[in-house]
Amino acid sequence: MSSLAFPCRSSPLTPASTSVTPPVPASPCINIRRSRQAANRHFHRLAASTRNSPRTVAMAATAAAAPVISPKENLPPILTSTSEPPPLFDGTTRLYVAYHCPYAQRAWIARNYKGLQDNIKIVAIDLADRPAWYKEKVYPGNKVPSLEHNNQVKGESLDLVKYIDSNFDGPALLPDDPEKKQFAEELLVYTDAFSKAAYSSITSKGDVSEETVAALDKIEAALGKFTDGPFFLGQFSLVDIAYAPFIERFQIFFSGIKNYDITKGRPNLQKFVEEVNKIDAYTQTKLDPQFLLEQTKKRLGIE
Ligand SMILES: N[C@@H](CCC(=O)N[C@@H](CS)C(=O)NCC(=O)O)C(=O)O
Repeated sequence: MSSLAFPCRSSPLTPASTSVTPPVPASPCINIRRSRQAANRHFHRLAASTRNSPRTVAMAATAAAAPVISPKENLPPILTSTSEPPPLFDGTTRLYVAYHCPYAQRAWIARNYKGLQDNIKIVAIDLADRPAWYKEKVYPGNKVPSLEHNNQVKGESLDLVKYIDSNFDGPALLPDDPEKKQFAEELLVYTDAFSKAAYSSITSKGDVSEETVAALDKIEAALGKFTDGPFFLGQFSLVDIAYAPFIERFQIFFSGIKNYDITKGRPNLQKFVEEVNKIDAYTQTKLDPQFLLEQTKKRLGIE
């Protein structure tokens, strides 16, 4: 499926001998630079605070239109190089993620939206201190996300979203309309080019580039194609799942780093952001925007 536009790199926590520290940070994935204990602490604080916040309750109430409204999950701790593997290939279906990874977030949203919280167990990996067994025994590609299902492990986020849609119960993530299906394929093919075009302005000095503006305008136009709803295909679909984690990050980064509001003058994008944030399956996968911004600024050397 999609080629990698911006591979996540090893973090500086990786031992020096194996560490690849890019001269220019080149990924929307955030490498958690703090100690793993700190990262774990951060995530659990975040999970606990969102679990109990009035905002979560309000969100659940406004998300009544979404087919699946799941209660906030108790998310598992992040596994590191010293953690034992789960009992692999015991019949349990497992989605391996890193909580901060936008690619993993796609598969995680799909799993939540289809109401598969009891069928697909989340396993969180510390990419900066990755357990050796993950590459050796689970996924030779050594990236997240991957899905352990029926004694096989598959990877690639867009493939996984489709796989989860086709192989599990729950609301369909693609409409039947052939025109919409065709448009979905075009938009899925464009995801990597979109993030590359948008991300190039984050990593470079100066104004937001014409290339970035054109990419955002293309998204704005795409969101206007079908008028039976605020999403790419009108109603919520796997295309929204593919883009939401990246639009989320670009909104945060452009605002916090370039003082540029990606939704200004783009009413369709503005509406998309508003509406996707009413979908519990998505909001449950979001991290604290401030945390994402801080990590990215550090990575870019911006104080
Ligand atoms: N094309 C892959 C990209 C996945 C990816 O790059 N994941 C990053 C984390 S955001 C990763 O696992 N990086 C680890 C590495 O590159 O070693 C997908 O769509 O699933």
